Amino acid sequence: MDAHKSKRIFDALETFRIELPSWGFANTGTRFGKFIQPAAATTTEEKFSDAGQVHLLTGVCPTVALHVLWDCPEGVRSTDNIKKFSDRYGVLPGSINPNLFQDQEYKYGSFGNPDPLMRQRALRHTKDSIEIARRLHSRDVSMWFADGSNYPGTANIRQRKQWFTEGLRESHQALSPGQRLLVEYKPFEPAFYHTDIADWGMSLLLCRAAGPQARVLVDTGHHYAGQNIEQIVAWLLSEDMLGGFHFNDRRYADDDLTMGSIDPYQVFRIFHEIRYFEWETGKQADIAYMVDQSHNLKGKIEESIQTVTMAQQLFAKAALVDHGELSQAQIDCDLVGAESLLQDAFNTDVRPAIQEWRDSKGLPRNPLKAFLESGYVERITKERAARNSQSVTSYA
Ligand code: RM4
Ligand code: MN
Ligand code: MN
Repeated sequence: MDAHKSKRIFDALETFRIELPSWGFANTGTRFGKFIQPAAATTTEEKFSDAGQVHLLTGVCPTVALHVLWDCPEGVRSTDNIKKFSDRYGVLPGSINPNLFQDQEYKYGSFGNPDPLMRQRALRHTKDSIEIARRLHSRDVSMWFADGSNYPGTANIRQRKQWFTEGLRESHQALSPGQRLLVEYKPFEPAFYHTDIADWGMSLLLCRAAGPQARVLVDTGHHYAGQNIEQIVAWLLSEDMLGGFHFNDRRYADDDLTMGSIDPYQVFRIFHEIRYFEWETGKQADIAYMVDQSHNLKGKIEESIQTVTMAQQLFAKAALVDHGELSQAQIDCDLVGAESLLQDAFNTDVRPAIQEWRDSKGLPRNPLKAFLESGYVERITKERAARNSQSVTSYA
């Protein structure tokens, strides 16, 4: 690879950071049950420890996303412990995710619940989450709602839209100046007839109504098959409304598989739209790159490292597209020329350049290999196996 290309990759990697989810280190499963792993993290401290390992070896995951119900069981009071874990394991708390879907109270919804007491409860939890974020110096509060209905006629869709507007507006009022409210959309599941925030347009309208610090969160698994996600990304960028991503891959629905494992070209196309926007505007897009995956069967830390490595590769490939040439080819309607610029970039082996970047940072050239040789899995398997064997093995 010529020096010019290596430099482009080096510069791109310098700016690229990606946030791992605490729940990616815990036992997870499907709605049919969970298979417990002896090395899985069952405490928040263990999740920090595991995330710390990934950051130590990759150097690009300085923050870990937290789910309030799972990681802050004592609410705002949990922040002291979180700060301790953060210091101990060398990763900072990242986005704060209120949990508005698991408690029995949310059976008929949270912000869209017909019972005003339940809506208030959801708002209180959101405000607590914003306070947790403030104490932890986290910028983003990520909202995902399971709200929706299963059968036609059972919910007043317009009324619920109004309740969501009010709930998000009030939440927004609780934000501190630098904080952001990210609003995630999802077309179905757990609701199978209608979801209150089903797509990016609904999310965008709600963000606009909520206030200037609200942005749309794109979870790559939350689209119908065949939807053009990079077009959504391009539109949100041009509206200055793209707040961040939850990366994962999928074959059928919200499968939460390893990023790029099924369709790496999809992620490349997303990164390409972002890089093209940055080239045109001359500024770095303010986007939170986050992962939202469920590592059901593969080793959780191994899968996290795989994810980060894949993300870096796809980002580096996207950095190889020559935007000047591309924009000229588009103006000239040189279709094959334009398309080839993307394909050539995607087909370039960027691994040697990434290894050089790692060398320059004193990081292992092959983080996965370094992890497997470190003895960490053996140690945590011994420490955690007994506790994990007592875990609940089914959701039922
Ligand atoms: C949802 C959505 C949210 C995540 C939950 C666990 O499908 O992706 O972001 O917090 O799953
Ligand atoms: Mn998500
Ligand atoms: Mn999801």
